[in-house]
Formats: sequence, C-alpha cells, structure tokens
Amino acid sequence: MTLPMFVETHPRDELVRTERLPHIWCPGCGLGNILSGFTQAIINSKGTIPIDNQVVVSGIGCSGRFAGYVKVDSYHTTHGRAIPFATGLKLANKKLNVSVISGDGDLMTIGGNHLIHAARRNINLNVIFVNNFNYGMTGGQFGATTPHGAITTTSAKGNYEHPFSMPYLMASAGASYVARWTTLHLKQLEKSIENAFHHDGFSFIEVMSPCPKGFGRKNNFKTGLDQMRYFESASLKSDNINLKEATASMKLLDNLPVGEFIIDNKPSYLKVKEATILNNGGRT
Ligand SMILES: Cc1ncc(C[n+]2csc(CCOP(=O)(O)OP(=O)(O)O)c2C)c(N)n1
Ligand code: SF4
Ligand SMILES: [Mg+2]
Repeated sequence: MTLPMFVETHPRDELVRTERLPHIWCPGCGLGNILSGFTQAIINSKGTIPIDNQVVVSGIGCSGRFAGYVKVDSYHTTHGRAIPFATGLKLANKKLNVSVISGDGDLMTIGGNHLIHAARRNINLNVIFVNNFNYGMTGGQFGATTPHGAITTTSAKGNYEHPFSMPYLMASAGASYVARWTTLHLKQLEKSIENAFHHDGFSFIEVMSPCPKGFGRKNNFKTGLDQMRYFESASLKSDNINLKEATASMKLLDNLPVGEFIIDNKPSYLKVKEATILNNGGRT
C-alpha cells in the first residue's frame, strides 16, 4: 500500500522565512508568539494593505532578530537606531506601512531619545515594543524596564532603579495610539496590531514577553510557562487605569493593566506636513 504524501505547511508560511528555521530563540521564549500574532495581522490586513507595502525594521537583540524571520522587506539595523531608520523609510515612501519591532533594551534603554521624539512628532510608524524586562541576548543585564528589586546579572542584590511605565511615557510624549498586551493575549495582540496598522499616526504597543533564560530563572519564573502564569494572574483589563503606576513588579499579586489605552485622532506628522505645504503654495 502506498502511503499518501504529507507536505508540512502552515497557514503563515508565506510570511515566515522558513529557510532560516530553526530559529535562535530559547524554549519558552515569548518571541514566537509575537511573530505569530504579527504575521497573522499582516494576513488579516491584506485587503487594505498589500503585503508588498509592509516593512519591518528591528534593532539589535533577540527581539531584533524579528527582521530576519518575517518575510516582507525587512531591515536589521544598528543598536538603538531602528526608529530613525524607519522614519527615513516612511518619509521617503509614504505608501509603506512601516513597523518597528524590537526590544526594551534596544528601543528604550539605548534608543529612548529616538522613541520619545518619534512619539512627540506623531510620526506614522507602528512600534511593537517587546518588553522582556532585560537585555536578553547579552546575558540578562538590567535596563530601563527591569522591575524594581529584580535580580539580573548586573543587579545581583536586586535592581535599585525604578522602571519606566512605557504606556505612560509614550502617552505623555504624544503617541496617538497606545496599547499593552502580554504574549498570553495573542488574539487581542493580533487585533491591536491590525488597529495600529490602520491608525494614522504614531502607534505604540508594549508586549510583555517571557525571557526564561535571561530574566525568568533568576526571578522565580523558571520556565516561560511560569511567566505566562504570572501574566494570567496579574493582567487586568479595566477602563479606570492609572498609566503612571502601570509598571510590572513581577509579584504574583500585581495588577498589570492591559488594553488599548489611548486612541487619539489628532493629525499625524505626514498629514500636518502635507497641509502645511499646501498652505505655503507648494513650498516645503
Ligand atoms: C552599540 C552596541 N552596544 C551594545 C551592543 C550589545 N548588545 C547586543 S543586544 C543588546 C541588548 C538587547 O536587549 P533588548 O533590546 O532588550 O533585546 P532582547 O535580547 O532582550 O530581546 C546589547 C546591549 C551592541 N550590539 N551594539
Ligand atoms: S535570551 Fe531570552 S529573549 Fe533571548 S531568545 Fe532566550 S528567552 Fe528569548
Ligand atoms: Mg529585552
């Protein structure tokens, strides 16, 4: 009897550089979930945004490897500089839907100045900010989003600094779409990425993601699943959120707000720029 031939395919194969698999990410890492949500959002948006117009820009780090796995035009740039690179792309060709996907260390601790100014300008970019609370790729050092008291390779006695609340920072800097999810909220994340794609202005989505190797195992979350349990017990969807206090302490009794916090239809950078040029009789 001849057995039927099975060819292993996956509905999102068209958006993943399968020739690069297996990927470099550790077992239990949350980055695979984010890849899945992001590529599905591209597929769901096909009717309004052609895949050829989708662009991904990443900086350096485990999260920065994203640009190497997603099968659209993608750029793996230098550490902390994904935002200026992406800004240049968008200004040069406004048809492109430009998404920046990178880590907390890359986008905030190293490249924070670019991030706040892009938000202030309400520049037309989608930023997917992977917050795994540390510099995962280089061995688990603390950074600007590491919880107070957390143990890392550079805070062996507990981090005595305080982390940024990223949604609070981005909202006060001027971002017109601000959301936060964890890798447990895959469906909500997917929908939120689609909303960011269709939002005219600077969209910021923080995704809290397990890093069992760099962060979790030093902080009572031995596996990625332990960290997902923390997300499950702590995450809270509420209409009455104080973004200022919305940081993660990584204690099981946390209230960790998630949701779409800001949707503001103020004019985007490009809209204002075009209107100004028209008012000036075409002079730039
Ligand atoms: C200019 C520069 N400084 C430092 C490094 C070393 N480096 C590589 S990845 C990284 C940390 C990345 O952290 P994050 O963005 O949080 O990504 P993760 O690995 O946690 O996903 C650092 C400091 C570098 N590549 N270039
Ligand atoms: S070090 Fe952390 S972020 Fe990097 S691949 Fe491993 S688990 Fe993921
Ligand atoms: Mg990180």
